[in-house]
Amino acid sequence: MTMHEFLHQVSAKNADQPEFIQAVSEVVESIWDVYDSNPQLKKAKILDRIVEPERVIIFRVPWQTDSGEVMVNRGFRIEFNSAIGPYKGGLRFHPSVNLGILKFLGFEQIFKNSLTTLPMGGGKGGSDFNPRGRSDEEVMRFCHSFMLELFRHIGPDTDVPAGDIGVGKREIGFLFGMYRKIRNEYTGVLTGKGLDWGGSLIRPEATGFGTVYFADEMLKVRGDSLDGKTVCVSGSGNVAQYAIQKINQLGGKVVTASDSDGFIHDPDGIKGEKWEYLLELKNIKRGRISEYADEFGKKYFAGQRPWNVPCQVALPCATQNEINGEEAKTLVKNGCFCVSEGANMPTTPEGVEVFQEAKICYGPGKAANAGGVATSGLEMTQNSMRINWSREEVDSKLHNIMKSIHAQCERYGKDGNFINYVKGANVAGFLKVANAMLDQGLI
Ligand code: NDP
Ligand code: 2IT
Repeated sequence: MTMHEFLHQVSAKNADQPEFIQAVSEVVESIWDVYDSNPQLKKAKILDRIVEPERVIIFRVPWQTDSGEVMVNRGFRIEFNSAIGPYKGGLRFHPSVNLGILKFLGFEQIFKNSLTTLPMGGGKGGSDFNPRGRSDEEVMRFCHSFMLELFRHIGPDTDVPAGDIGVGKREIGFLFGMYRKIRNEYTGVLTGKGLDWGGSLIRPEATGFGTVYFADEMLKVRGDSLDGKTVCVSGSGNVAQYAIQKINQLGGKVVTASDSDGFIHDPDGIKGEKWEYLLELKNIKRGRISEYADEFGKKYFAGQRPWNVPCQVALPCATQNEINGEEAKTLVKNGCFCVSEGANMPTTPEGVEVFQEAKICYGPGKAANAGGVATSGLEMTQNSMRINWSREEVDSKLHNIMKSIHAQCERYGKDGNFINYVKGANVAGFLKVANAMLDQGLI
């Protein structure tokens, strides 16, 4: 079978799942040469097996609003691949959530988790529940109802969910509380827990910090650094917040942040009390990014993304397909030479092509944002050992993991002076899982 025949088959079988087809195409295009030249992998039909989730769970989530109205949402957990460890990956609560989006995220997670060097399989889940505008009590009732079904499918050695879009410490708390009550056990079944009840230091910061550590590694290869660089960030949630903090610590200046309604431009940099305001605005007040512009007298661009603001470094930290081909061209034209993806698959295939052709440093999400799940892995270890590592210990392990991911990308993606991080990440992530599947026979 040729690569095109294989991809055609995947597309035909999953015709209603464009994001999943996009994610599979990118991986398969990168690894095809390696796969095609390995008779063992082909005979075992590893690719046919790896694109099929081991298990998909879809369930009803009924709950009540504060006024007593009955609501029904759909819950999902995709247990995609457990060849190298228990299923591991976040939960996303967002109205756009559907099977195809969670399958793309679960598929990406397989290779990302493999790159972390830790023993974690790939999974993802979530719901089309929209937390926006809901009271804490409504969110609690939803989370409790969600866990009343999910609990029977997960466990610290089976499947360990965490946060993603719309799921942070508050939601993990409600989910954990219900799991603990029903199971009558206190285990590391979820990561991203509060620091007082089993969470790991640095987990909140980990994805954003890791994305910036990865950018720093890519720049180092070119003898450059983040010091003095102008940086565009999208999003203003968990990943964006700590990416901004780490850029500030390394001497860069972040001039944009966004949410789904628009972006703000702060030419002086989102730092100091302005950064603290952003965290309070988004995490406690749960307000809109436009309020930052009002508060500090900055420009707000409703309904737009930040990619036409000139920068040297871009960190997309909001959602999938948020940089298209035209926006990628604009970034490159304006002098951007480093893109490190905090979000999952934020660049469209056309955008990726623009970055690759321009030979800029382009770190795809499964490498650049793996620090979040890696630190979740460190949280699992601490929970199992019933110990807590210090901030410095966890941060230094995270930093080393990001360096190791960079080294794996370099090993499999080096092409003369250029490092193709897409190829490097996909081949390195794939080979470990594929070899584990071979070793374990036809499962
Ligand atoms: P949050 O919910 O904390 O923040 C999400 C941010 O992105 C918000 O600013 C949100 O704006 C914006 N956003 C969400 N959906 C859209 C959309 N459809 N269009 C435009 N903007 C949107 O999520 P995280 O920061 O945790 O996640 C951000 C990205 O990082 C996601 O792609 C996630 O998969 C990825 N990621 C997260 C990890 C983690 O540890 N949390 C780990 C690895 C990757 P609004 O408030 O208006 O919705
Ligand atoms: O996309 C991701 O890697 C996450 N949302 C984090 C998953 C995790 O298990 O920490």
